[in-house]
Amino acid sequence: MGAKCAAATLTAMKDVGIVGMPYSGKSTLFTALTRSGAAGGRSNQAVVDVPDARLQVLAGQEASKKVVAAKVRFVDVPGGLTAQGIAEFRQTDALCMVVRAFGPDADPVGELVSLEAELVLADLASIESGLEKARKKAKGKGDAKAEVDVLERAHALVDAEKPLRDGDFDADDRKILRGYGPLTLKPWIVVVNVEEGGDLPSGLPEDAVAVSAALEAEVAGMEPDEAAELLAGFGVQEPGLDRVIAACYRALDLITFLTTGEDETRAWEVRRGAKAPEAAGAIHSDLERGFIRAEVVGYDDLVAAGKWDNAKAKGVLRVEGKDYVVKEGDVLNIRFAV
Ligand SMILES: Nc1nc2c(ncn2[C@@H]2O[C@H](COP(=O)(O)OP(=O)(O)OP(=O)(O)O)[C@@H](O)[C@H]2O)c(=O)[nH]1
Ligand SMILES: [Mg+2]
Repeated sequence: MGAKCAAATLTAMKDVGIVGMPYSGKSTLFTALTRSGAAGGRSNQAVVDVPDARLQVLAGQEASKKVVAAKVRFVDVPGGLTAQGIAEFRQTDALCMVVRAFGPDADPVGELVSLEAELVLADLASIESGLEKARKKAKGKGDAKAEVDVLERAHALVDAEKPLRDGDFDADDRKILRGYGPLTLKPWIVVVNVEEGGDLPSGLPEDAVAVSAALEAEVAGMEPDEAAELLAGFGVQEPGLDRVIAACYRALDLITFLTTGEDETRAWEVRRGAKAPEAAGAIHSDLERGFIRAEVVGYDDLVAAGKWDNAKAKGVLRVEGKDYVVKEGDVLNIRFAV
């Protein structure tokens, strides 16, 4: 009995839309991502592994036959913020904004400002039409009034050319707003597409990630040694792609918990703040329904113990119940009965 016995199901993978002006290098970045991962069902989707050095360590300790990383899906749409692009981006969970910092006429700061302005305009349009409908519906009805209230506050923001993320919306407000696919409420990361070996230009957010998409696309299909050599030639220490994927994962506010055993060592993503049964449900719905308890050990403690059975023998495994909030790096074994 335990996580190891359950057949793994596909978890609800998160989508990241690649947003940018024409020729900023979105498709080049996407190509790099595709080469590093598997195609994601449709030609403009790439499912990529979230890099996680802990997986190999645990797999080594438990002599796992298989290693499975957490995954994120990227979506590329041609030609900038077209109507089709906006419609697709509304469905995503986060936005990866690509700005061009290569070429003689590069203006990455200006490009980011314009992009955000376009996203705000798109939100203004959808919230305006939503507000009109909600006002009609609200005549004499209490519950629709809440919707009007939230939409009015949202409208005031985007009308003043501010992104919705600047607003003060609680969980209920956000639930209402999400019905309108608001682009400026989504978490985002900024990727600055620099000249090979270039640094992050000034004036951009501190947590922006500088990569050369062209260089990344070139090295993504290579053997690690070869790739490292080519990157080193440009003074690049680590593949930028890993930093892009990791930044998107962080922006999505996901945490990773791990399972490990002889069959496989695996990283799973779950919402920050999720309790043990919800985490169990990310593995398989049976594990959530039949959840009894979870055996938990932090990654560092497990590595210090050397092996799951040692951790158990040394008493560093904890037994946690339904109310336990899962932490980043927890290694779990779910006890369940169906
Ligand atoms: N020097 C250099 N050129 C790049 C880099 N990234 C992309 N390019 C070039 O810029 C051009 C546009 O790149 P794409 O990736 O097609 O741009 P895009 O954002 O997908 O463009 P649209 O789909 O038309 O919106 C291509 O000729 C690329 O080869 C880079 O990092 N350095
Ligand atoms: Mg393109």
